[in-house]
Amino acid sequence: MAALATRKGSPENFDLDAFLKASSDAVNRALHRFLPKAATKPAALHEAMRYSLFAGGKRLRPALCLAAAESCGGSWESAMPLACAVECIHTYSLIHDDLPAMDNDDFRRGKPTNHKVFGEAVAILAGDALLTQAFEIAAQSQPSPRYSHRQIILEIAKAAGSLHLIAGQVADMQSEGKKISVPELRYIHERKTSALLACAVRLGGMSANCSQTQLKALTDFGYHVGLAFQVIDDILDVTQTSEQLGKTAGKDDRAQKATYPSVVGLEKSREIARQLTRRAFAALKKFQGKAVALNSLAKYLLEREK
Ligand code: GRG
Repeated sequence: MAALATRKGSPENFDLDAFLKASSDAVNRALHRFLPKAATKPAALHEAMRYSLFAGGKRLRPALCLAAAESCGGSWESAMPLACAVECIHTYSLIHDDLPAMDNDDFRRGKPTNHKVFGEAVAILAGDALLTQAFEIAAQSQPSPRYSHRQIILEIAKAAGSLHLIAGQVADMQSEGKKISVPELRYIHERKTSALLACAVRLGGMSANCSQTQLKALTDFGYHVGLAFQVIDDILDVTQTSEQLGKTAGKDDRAQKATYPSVVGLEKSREIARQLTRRAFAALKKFQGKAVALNSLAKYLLEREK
């Protein structure tokens, strides 16, 4: 895999579609290499893992990881195992989130959910196996001079663990049907969405041996992009139709989920999304034009209408 040179220039001239296509193709090839073949015993498990992993996800977290590596002068090749590890964790979380005991969803990425195809027990185990696979893949990355395997593994374990991703899921479940405060809602978003997005961005920087200043800027960027992404997701759920979204609209409301529009109203939610977006872009100023891929990705994520 050719290492891409750090891109400079204005986001206006940056071909984001080409970047997303190239990064997604490269991530898919790498995931195919890292994962056991579908026919490997136990085939039901490996088929189920691959079913969700290759169901057509947007590969946003890997793209953010590769773009962050570029912004620090690194290569896709060094960042790729970490980009793939994060995508495995993201996919596991979606499989488990869709289970009858959680959100009980029948469709994900336009396809029947994992448990609908393979049954609940295999879906649970496919999620477990993808979570474990992530650490196996991350352990195969090349550590950079400043960041050891220990730091990389710690980074992923923390983002996916009981203080972040899983904490967010638990708080989200427990908030259903309740009136919660803005700080409580922020707590959920920081954990269920922002932690893994920020982790993807930080890992990209670490693979490129980034400085402490760069890592701080990437953390700030990832945190705010993650929060803005979720507020926008909440807004779109109430403002767009199912056709526009390509998934069931109004689901949060029906499930009595705590969302920004339900807690602070639509107008205030839009203002919060704008503030978070401004903070995300401000964090990139430290890169002095070298974060063009990250900048362009953030624009795409934050201006999306579906
Ligand atoms: C089960 C431990 C555990 C956690 C579940 C992922 C999750 C936490 C819940 C799913 C619901 C949700 C709204 C999560 C927030 C993150 C989010 C917006 C996920 C969807 O990410 P996309 O749009 O999905 O990147 P694709 O399918 O394109 O990868």
